[in-house]
Amino acid sequence: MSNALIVIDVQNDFCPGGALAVPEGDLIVPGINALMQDFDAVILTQDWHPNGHSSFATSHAGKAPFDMTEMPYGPQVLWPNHCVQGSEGAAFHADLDTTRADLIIRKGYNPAIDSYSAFFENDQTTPTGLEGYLNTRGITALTLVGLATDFCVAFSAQDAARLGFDVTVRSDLCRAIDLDGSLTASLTGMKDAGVRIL
Ligand code: VGL
Ligand code: ZN
Repeated sequence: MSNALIVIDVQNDFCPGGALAVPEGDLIVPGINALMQDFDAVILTQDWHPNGHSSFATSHAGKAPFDMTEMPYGPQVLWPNHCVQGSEGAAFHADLDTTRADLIIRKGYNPAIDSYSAFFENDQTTPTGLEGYLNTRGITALTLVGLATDFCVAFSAQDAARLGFDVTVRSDLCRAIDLDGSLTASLTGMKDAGVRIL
């Protein structure tokens, strides 16, 4: 059995000073770097949106960041413009050790569908390919860290558990956005899905 560390979206826009800054998002970087040596594989994810992405409030007349909208696939939070492909905001935090990464998986590139999870887009059916990669490498246990606890980490962890992986979230190496109780809801959702939270 082999295990992978999945580092979710440790990008400039999710760190203090970024477009969708997560409080203390930068503080987890040294701990994540130190953890990498304990795993057979290290995988980084990168939120990677085209200009004018449908998850941006600026793409919806009369909407402001953090408003809700209804997409064909269900309710969707509208975000400030963030992690635009090729921008400095989409780059990994400068101190994140990217040399150790076996795979960098990008998500959110489909203009019409957001993608919080590293496994499926927000329609919950379009795969990113990560499941196949892990399966073909014989990886069965996953530890997740990164940003943000209540969105991309939680969606990824729940999908992974549903797909049958043994999933641990190191909550000390995650930080949350916490919109309207989303942190508490995400912790409950992860526990119900069988995710181990440390
Ligand atoms: C994320 C909101 C929008 C995340 C990504 O990485 O948690 N949150 N895009
Ligand atoms: Zn995004």
